[in-house]
Parts: sequence; structure tokens; C-alpha cells
Amino acid sequence: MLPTDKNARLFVKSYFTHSITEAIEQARVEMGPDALLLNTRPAPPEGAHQGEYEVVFGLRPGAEDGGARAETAAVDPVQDLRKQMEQIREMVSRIGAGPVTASRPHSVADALLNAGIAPRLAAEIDLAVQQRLRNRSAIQTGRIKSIGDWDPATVLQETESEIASRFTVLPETGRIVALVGPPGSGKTTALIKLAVTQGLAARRRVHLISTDHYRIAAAAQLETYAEILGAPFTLAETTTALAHAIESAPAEALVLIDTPGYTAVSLEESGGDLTGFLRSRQDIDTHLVLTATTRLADLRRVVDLFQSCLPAKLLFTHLDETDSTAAIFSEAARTEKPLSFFSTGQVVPEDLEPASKARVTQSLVLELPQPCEAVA
Ligand SMILES: Nc1nc2c(ncn2[C@@H]2O[C@H](COP(=O)(O)OP(=O)(O)OP(=O)(O)O)[C@@H](O)[C@H]2O)c(=O)[nH]1
Ligand SMILES: [Mg+2]
Repeated sequence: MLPTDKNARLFVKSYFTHSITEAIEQARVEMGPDALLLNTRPAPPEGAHQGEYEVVFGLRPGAEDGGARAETAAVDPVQDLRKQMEQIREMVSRIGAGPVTASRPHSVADALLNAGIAPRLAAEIDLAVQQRLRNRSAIQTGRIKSIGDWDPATVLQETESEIASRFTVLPETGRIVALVGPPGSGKTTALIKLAVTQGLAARRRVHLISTDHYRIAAAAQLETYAEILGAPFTLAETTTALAHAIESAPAEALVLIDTPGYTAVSLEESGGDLTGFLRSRQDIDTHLVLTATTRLADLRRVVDLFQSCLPAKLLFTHLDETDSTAAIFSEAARTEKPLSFFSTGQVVPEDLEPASKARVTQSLVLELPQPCEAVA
């Protein structure tokens, strides 16, 4: 027997699943085609081990047998059901009789999940988009329109606005900048690009510092660039030398600090001094350099690892190698750190652009397959 919500006069049951589509399939099998989808929300902590979503379904008493009993009831069952649906209005949508396929998203959340956005974030955006549509219909018509009645363009527009509201961009640098990040993420290349675009192109003096004394070639790479740019270069082997190099740069100069690529192991073994230094120097604008092609779970791990440096911003590279901005958006939203610059290739200095909301949201919205079906 299903639990009953006496006020709504519905049997109510929550499904904890990894996708809303999965919950709909389960509810159709267990509760039959008359089950009503009442609500979706991120699963509370006690249910989260079963799935990221709590999807709530309701079933009118007597409808468990597929509605056969409802047709013979004394009260007009259709009218009764309509009344209840009016009461809970926009939250209620009926599960269609057609087959549910995994490739056909049934909610904004499913579409965002398909696009690669973190599950909890996708569910939160879904709820926020529903709220936006409720507000919109209340303002426009004085009544709340069922969410399934909205045209796809409006749903898409509200989804894009909601995505844009969940992250920030700050495409600028402080006077003293450090780039940190995992090996090969593009720190040195981005540093040179910044030296040109933020320094020399703005007729500003630039001072380059490398702290990568572990690999001769790494420091030599930066030193060569410094020579080409006509900028002073210092190899700082200790944090004391680093502090001295920063202090000895001219007061108006843009100081750019390159760091070694750290893994979890090397960061623990040899990165402690540098991370402690960066943490203690709030006047240093530290950007965490990340590859846009990294799998979301790995990206999250790297971001958490480099939290020891207290980075102020995220700088993404390799945007030329992926059409997806889902990982960029997911981490920018999760960490609430602004996006600073995007590296879009190997060419110095051209392949660097200021981070923009449009670049992130437009790619994401393009990935939403059938927004018209998103809130069916
Ligand atoms: N396609 C592409 N390649 C890039 C981008 N940024 C950097 N690269 C390339 O990636 C490689 C590594 O770049 P580096 O700047 O040396 O990376 P790093 O983070 O300094 O590397 P380590 O110092 O070894 O940790 C080089 O071949 C770069 O040309 C980018 O945005 N797109
Ligand atoms: Mg490097």
C-alpha cells in the first residue's frame, strides 16, 4: 500500500534515483500510467545514497489498477482529479502513455545531465527554471501556467538566464599574478599570453618569475620568452627568493609568477612552502589553470587539491579541443570562483580571450538537445 497524503487526497511516493527519467520509468511500472509527477528536488542527505534526485509521484486512490476503478466511482473521477491538479497546479504533470527512452530528456535536469553538468547542480537549475516560469506566467497572465505549456524558446531562455546567474567572470589580473595547476595544464603558455596582452600591449612593464627549479627546461622555456619580450626574469628557488624577487620588481610592473605542475603526491612532498606562501599573500592574484577537457570528477579533485593555494580565479585552457563548457560551468558554479581567461590554442599571444558568460552559456545551451521536451 502506498502512503497517503490525506490533504491532497493522493497516494504519494518518493523515488530516489540518479535521473528523473529513471524515476518516471519506475513510477510507471509500479504506480501505473495514472501516476502524477508532483515534484522534483535534490535528494536530502538521508536519501542521497540512493540517488541525487527525489522525485515525488502521486496517485489518486482507486487509480492503482490503471484507472479502471476510477471510472466506476460515484464521484466524477475526472473532475475530481482535475480539481486536485488545479490545487497543486504547475507542479503536476501527467506521465505520458508512450514509452520513456533514456535518449529523450524529460526535464531540464535530464537535459543538463546529458550535457555533462553535475547532477546536483542540474537538479537545482531545473527547480529554479520551474520557479522562473511560474513567476513569468503569474506576471504575464495573472495565473500560473502549467510548466508543460511553455514554448521551448521560453524554457531555453530561462534556462540560459538561470545558468548565467550561477557563475561569475572577472577577466582581469592583479598586479602580482601567480598561475598554479596540474602538470601540463598550460600555465607557462598562459603566463606568456598574459605578459603580452595584460602587460606589454598595455605599455606596462612586466617581470617574469619562475619557481620551477626542479626542471631546468621549464625555467629555460620562460627565460627564453622573457628575452624575446625584453622582460626581466628571475628564477626563485625558495619562497624567500620569491618574496625578494616580487619586492625588487618596479612598483608599477606586472609581476607574473610561474609554478611547477603539481600532482597530489608532488604537492604534498615539495609544494608545501609555495602553497603556504601563496595562501599567506593575499596581494597575489592566484589563478588556478585547468584543462577544459578534463572529466568533471577529475576536475573537481584537482580544484579541491589546489584549494591549498587559495586561488582567487579559475583560468581554463584547451577550449579549442572541446565544444563542451559543462565542466567549466559546473566548477565555476560549485566553487563560486570567477572565471578569468580562456586559452583557446597554442598560439602566443592570440589564443587567449577574456572569460565571458556568453562563451559558457551559449555552448551549454547548444548542448541541450530537445529543450521543447525538457519539461514535458
Ligand atoms: N590545444 C591547446 N594546447 C595548449 C593550450 N594551452 C597550452 N597548450 C599546449 O599544452 C602544452 C603544455 O603547455 P605548458 O604551458 O607548457 O603547460 P604547463 O602547465 O606550464 O606545463 P608544466 O609546466 O609541465 O606543468 C604545450 O604544448 C602548449 O602549447 C590550449 O589552450 N590549447
Ligand atoms: Mg610550465
